[in-house]
Amino acid sequence: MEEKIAELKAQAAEAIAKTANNLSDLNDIRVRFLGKKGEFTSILRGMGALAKEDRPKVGKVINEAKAQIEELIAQKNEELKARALEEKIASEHIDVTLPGRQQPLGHLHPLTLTLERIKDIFVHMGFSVEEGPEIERDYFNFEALNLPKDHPARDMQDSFYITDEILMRSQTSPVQARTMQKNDPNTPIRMIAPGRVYRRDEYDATHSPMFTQVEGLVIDKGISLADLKGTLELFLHQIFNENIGVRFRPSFFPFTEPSAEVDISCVMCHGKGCKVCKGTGWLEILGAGMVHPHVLEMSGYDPSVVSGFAFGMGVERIAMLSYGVDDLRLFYDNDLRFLSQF
Ligand code: 2U9
Repeated sequence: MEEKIAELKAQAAEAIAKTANNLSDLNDIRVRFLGKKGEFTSILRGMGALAKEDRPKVGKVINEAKAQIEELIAQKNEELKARALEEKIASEHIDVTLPGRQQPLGHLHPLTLTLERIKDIFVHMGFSVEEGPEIERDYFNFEALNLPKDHPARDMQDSFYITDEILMRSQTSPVQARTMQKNDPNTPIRMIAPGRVYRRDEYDATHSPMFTQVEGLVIDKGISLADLKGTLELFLHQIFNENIGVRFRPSFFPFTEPSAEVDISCVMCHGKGCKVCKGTGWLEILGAGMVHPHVLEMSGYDPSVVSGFAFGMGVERIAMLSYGVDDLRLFYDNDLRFLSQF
C-alpha cells in the first residue's frame, strides 16, 4: 500500500514537472490524482481491506502525499501564471516610438466654401439666413410670387411635380414668401435664403436639374433701387475683388418690377473679351429687381408704405468663376482628385 502511494506521488510529481505546460494541463493533473474520482480517492476507498490498526498510519501517509502534491501544484500554478503574464506582456508590447497612423482629414466641399463666403458677406451687412423645405407647395413656389397659372415654369415639362399641388421647389423664393407671411409687416426684412433647387433640365457642363441658389430680400420703408445697386455692388466687390466692373441691364421677372440682370467684368480676361465671356467682356452673375407691389400685397405688406428689393444667384456659377472650374458636373462627381484641390 505504502509503495503504491509513493509510486503515485512520484507519478504526480513527474506529471506536474514535465507535462503541465499550462494552467489547463495542470488542472487535468489535479483532477487525475486528487479529484473525486482520482487516484488517491480510490486508494482511500481501498483502505477498508486493511487491518484496522494499520488504517490511521496509512491514512496519514496518504494525506501527507496529497498535501505534498497540492503544494507542488500550487507552486507550478504560480510559475505558470507568472509565465502567462510575461508572455502576455511580451505579446502586447507597444513600441511608443512608432509613428502614429495618419487619419486622412477631409475639408469642406468647394460649393459649401463658396456658400459660406456668400453668407458671411451678407451676415456682415445685417442679413439673416433663412431656410425652408425643398418639397414645396405650388402656392409658395409660384402663386405668392406672381407667377401666373400659364407661366412656362409652372409647366409639368419644366418643374418636378409630386402631386398637382406639391413640387420640388424651382427656386428658393418660397422661403422669402414664407418669411414675409410669418413676419409682422411693420418689421423690416433683411434676409438671404440659400439652398438646393430643382428644374427639369439637361445635365451638361453648364446645366443641372439640381443646383444651389442664394436669393435675398430686403423690405423696409424707403428702400430704393439705389439700395439694391449699392448692396449688390458691395457684395460683388467682396466675393470677387474691389476692382471688378459691375453693370445693370434691364430685364424681366414676374416677381420684381423693374428688374435687372447684373453683370461683372470678365474674371478671365478683365473685360478684353475671351472664350469664357464669349467676347463680350462681361459675365452675367445675378438677377435682381424691386419687389413687385402685387408680391408685397399677397404676403400682407402695403406697397404704399414699404418697398423692397430682391436678388438671386447660382452658387455653382460663382464657385466656377472664383475657382476657374469649367464643368459644373465636377462639383457633384465626388472625385477626390478634383475635391482635394480646394
Ligand atoms: C420674393 C420676391 C422677389 C428673387 C429674384 C432673381 C431676380 C433671379 C436667378 C438668378 C440665377 C435664379 O440662380 S438663378 O437661376 N434669380 O434672377 N431672383 S429677383 O426675387 C424675389 C424672391 C422672393 C418674395
